[in-house]
Amino acid sequence: LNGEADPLRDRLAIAEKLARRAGGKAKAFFLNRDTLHPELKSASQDLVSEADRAIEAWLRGAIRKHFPDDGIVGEEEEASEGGSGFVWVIDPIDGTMPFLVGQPNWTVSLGIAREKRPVAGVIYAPMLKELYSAAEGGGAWLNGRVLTMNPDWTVASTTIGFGATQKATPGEVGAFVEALYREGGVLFRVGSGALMLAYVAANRIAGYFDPMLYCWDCWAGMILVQEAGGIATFDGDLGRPGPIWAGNRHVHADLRRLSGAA
Ligand code: 2AM
Ligand code: CA
Ligand code: CA
Ligand code: CA
Repeated sequence: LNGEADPLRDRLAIAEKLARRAGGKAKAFFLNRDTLHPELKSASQDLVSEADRAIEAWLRGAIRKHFPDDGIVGEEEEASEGGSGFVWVIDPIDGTMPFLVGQPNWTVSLGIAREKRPVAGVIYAPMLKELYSAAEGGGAWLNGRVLTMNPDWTVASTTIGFGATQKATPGEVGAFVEALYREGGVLFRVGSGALMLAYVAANRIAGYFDPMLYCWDCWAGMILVQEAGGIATFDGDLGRPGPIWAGNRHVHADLRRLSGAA
């Protein structure tokens, strides 16, 4: 009866190992990105390449080997169900556009959900040599250092991450930027939503808003922010994209108000 003493810790340890190995494989593609054949998905800046597909396929195989009863939801393949109550929510390369043009700010993002709620996550940025990890009740960590968010920051204390893709309307982008700058805020953006959430947890940006993300973009990062003492809320779920807001309690509330959600 004591076979699995702590099933979540077990999975977090494996997730860290798999994120590093997947990141190493992705880095090999990145260093040879001129040989890739990116294809268009929904819009001119929405791309997928052999690298995204190969890393997701490898991750799915490795997760299945360790935890055959876990479900897997990922960006590039159909969801697969499991009976364990745990679901891996994976993005093999978060930041395909930066990856393809040679920016270092792309990540492997592995979220772990229990009964459809995110409970652990690992975000690995191979070119930055940074591994972020967190599990409910266990704190948020960057390369073995604990992360604690500044509780006093406001939207004007340092820059605010804003991740709108081409799916956002020009009107909603304009309205948010105008509202933010009226309160002394300044924009920050990298092409990985997972990395922007990790930056919130690490006090590198004061908060983050994106009008439309998928669970695989943000579930790992949400746990990081929460375990670092902040708040992250997502108006989507496992099957449906939605907006996300993250920051300390003041910044989180202000970003919701500035985005018209309040
Ligand atoms: P991706 O690189 O895995 O696709 C940037 O704001 C964030 O949005 C990233 O997490 C990126 O993930 C995602 N993204 C990029 N293009 C997108 C699109 N067309 N629709 C939805 N999300 C997208
Ligand atoms: Ca994509
Ligand atoms: Ca993504
Ligand atoms: Ca992706």
